[in-house]
Amino acid sequence: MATDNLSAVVYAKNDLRLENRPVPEPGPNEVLLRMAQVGICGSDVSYWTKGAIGHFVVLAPMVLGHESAGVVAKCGKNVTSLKPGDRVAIEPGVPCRVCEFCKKGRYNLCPDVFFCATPPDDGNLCRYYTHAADFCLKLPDHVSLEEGALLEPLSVGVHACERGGVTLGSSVLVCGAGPIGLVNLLAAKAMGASKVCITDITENRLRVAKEMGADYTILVDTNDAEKLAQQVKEVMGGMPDKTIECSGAETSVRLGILGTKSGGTIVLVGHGPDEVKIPVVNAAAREVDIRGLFRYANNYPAALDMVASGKINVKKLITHRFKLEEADKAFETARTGAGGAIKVMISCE
Ligand code: 572
Ligand code: ZN
Repeated sequence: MATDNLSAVVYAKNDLRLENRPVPEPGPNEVLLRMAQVGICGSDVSYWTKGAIGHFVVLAPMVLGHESAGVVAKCGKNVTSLKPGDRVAIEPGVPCRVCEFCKKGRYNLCPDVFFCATPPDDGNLCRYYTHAADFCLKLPDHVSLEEGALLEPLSVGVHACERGGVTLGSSVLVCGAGPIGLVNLLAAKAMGASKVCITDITENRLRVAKEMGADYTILVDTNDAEKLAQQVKEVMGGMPDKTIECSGAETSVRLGILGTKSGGTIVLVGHGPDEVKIPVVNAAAREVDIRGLFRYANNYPAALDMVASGKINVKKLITHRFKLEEADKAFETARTGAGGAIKVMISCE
């Protein structure tokens, strides 16, 4: 067994280091994983560049990474579901299992969740990492470890579309064509949406969205949400039934309310300012439901099936690949979006 465990550790704002840590031992219900692929998420970049997201502050060194897949190296003594050599996607949030939310199956709302790379919990952008065996999903042979890592953001899209009630024939507006907007586009199409329109403030992202199956795109060049809602209606040939808001921008949240058909739903996926001005009476009087979203729960299996069956191609999200030793270059690429970066993937093998 190797003794080196090179790990990408954020110490504080703008202080990312590669350091060697001990190889951990799996607990009785855990597996030791040889990490394979880890995608960089916007939150990893924020912990690096800002040292915090909201109230979650990097107060002690923390290993980054939560979009990941690896290979089982060793099983804890109670583990029967996996064996050494199994390739798995890692669901990064392990809840307490006993609180009222866990018992209802809404374990994403558990207040005592361990979540990779959310302070103070270490992530898995490293060579070796231990994780609860029942939050590791075995991958079929034909699903790659890169695809396994991408089940994490894809699960956000699947959960958002479920929260929005996206179903056969839905017309859907997705606001924001970053990685999370794009996984929502993929999930919405796979879940039966007949038309998806996607918005963004950059042409390049809209071009990618179009290549990934968007039926319509709108370049946002104004803060006038009413004007944008009118534009959406014209482009889509009617107001969308559902809006999945992935930018967090005030204009976009306002667009999502004003632009959604009466009786429809807007799901708030993106996080922007803590408080925004919204046309609440418009939403109330037209029965436009405003729904929140927090990560995902029970969505990994469906996300995997969609990828394994070929209904969703997540590989198109990956624009850049780096080795763990090149973590600084990988993070810089993710931060700047240089070269049209969408999903930057790091190989830890
Ligand atoms: O892939 C899951 C994920 N969730 C994010 C961000 C990035 N990736 N969320 C937004 C930030 N919140 S949080 O509650 N927090 C920092 C823990 O503000 C979590 C969900
Ligand atoms: Zn993430």
